[in-house]
Amino acid sequence: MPSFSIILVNALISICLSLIINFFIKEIGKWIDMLFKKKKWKANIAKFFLLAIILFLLINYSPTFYQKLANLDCSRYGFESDDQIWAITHDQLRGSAMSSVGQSENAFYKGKASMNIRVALKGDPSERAFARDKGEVYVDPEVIPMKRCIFQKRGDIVPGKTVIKARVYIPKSLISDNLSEPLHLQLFIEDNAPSPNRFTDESATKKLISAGWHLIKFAIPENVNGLSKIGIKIGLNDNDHGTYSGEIFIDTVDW
Ligand SMILES: [Ca+2]
Repeated sequence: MPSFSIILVNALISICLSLIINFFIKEIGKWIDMLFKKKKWKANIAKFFLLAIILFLLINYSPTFYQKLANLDCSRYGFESDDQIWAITHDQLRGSAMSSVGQSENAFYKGKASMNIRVALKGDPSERAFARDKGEVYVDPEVIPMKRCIFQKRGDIVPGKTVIKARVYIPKSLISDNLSEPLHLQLFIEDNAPSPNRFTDESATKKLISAGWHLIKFAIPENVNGLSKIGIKIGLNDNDHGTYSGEIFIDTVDW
């Protein structure tokens, strides 16, 4: 449920837009009446099309402006009220370097909150098979999140066309001292096959050489048939045997 402040801001913006449109139609309407003089039906048709064009422009081109005005996060996964059913992948042998997925207002890319995850990475060459050298978190995109904004677009995932984007905040404690062997961040998907295939590539992988918000994105390949997972992974370089811990924040996962 959107908060009272969001509902209030939405209501105020709607009233202001209505007043502006009303004024605009009234003033342009006078000019249309003059143009068509005695042919009132033509003037009415012209006013109708004018209103339709204004509404079309508002619905299709104002979301960015509207979101900024109301400080909204209209992403599918904006984590404004909860963790939106994201979960950690637990490897039976290695466990996970991630723990405690939650929702936090301590950091956000848009809106007022994001998803926070504790990360404790450990690279240990002596017991490599048990080292917690990576962690990943995922969501089932079949579970459609609640719509939070009036103008929120809800396009389907189209293989060969859709690009999934996400922002991830990385603290300084997860940046390696050896920048030639940095940690990496990766966006991946899995398809709907009985034994799901994982898809990702170099362009969806980011080497972490600086702290702050990072953009990661992945273009869905044409040969993908349905999605069972969208996930984000953080891991050590194979040659890195250090330990790193900190809290990461994920926000605005969208396409
Ligand atoms: Ca957010």
